[in-house]
Amino acid sequence: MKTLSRKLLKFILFAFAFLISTEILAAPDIKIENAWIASTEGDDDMSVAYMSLFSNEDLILTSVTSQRIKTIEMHNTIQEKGIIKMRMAHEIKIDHDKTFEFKSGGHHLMLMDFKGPLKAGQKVKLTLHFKDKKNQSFDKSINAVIK
Ligand SMILES: [Cu+2]
Repeated sequence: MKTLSRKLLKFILFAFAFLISTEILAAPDIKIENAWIASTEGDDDMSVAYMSLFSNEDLILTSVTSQRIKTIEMHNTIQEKGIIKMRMAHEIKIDHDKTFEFKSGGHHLMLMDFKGPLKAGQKVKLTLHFKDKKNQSFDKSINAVIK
C-alpha cells in the first residue's frame, strides 16, 4: 500500500511538472493568411511578397527567410516631401488581436537574389522569425503561393 501511494505521488508530480512546462513553452497562436508572391520572368531577381498576420499576443517579427530566396528584407513604404520611398525595417511590431498586413503601398517583403523565375502556381516556403516579450524566439513556416 505504501509503495503504491508513493508511485501515485510520483506520477502526480510528473504530470504536474509536465503541465507547467507545456504552459511555459506554449507558442503563441499566430495565424498567417493570404501569403503570396508576385511572379517574375526571365532573369528578374527581385519580387515582393504580401500576407496578413494575426497573433493572440504582442510579438516582434525579426526576419523572414527562405531556402529559395537568398535575401528577404522587410520594407515599409513612406512618403517624404511628396516622394514615395521604401525603408528597410529591422523589426516589425505585431500587436496582439490586431491584423497586421503586408500589402501594396505599405509594409511588404522584398525578395532578392534568387535564381530562375518565380512561376505562377508554384509555392515558396517562407519562415518567419519572431520573438515575444520574454525575448523567446520561435519560427513559423508557411507556403506562399506565387501569383
Ligand atoms: Cu521594398
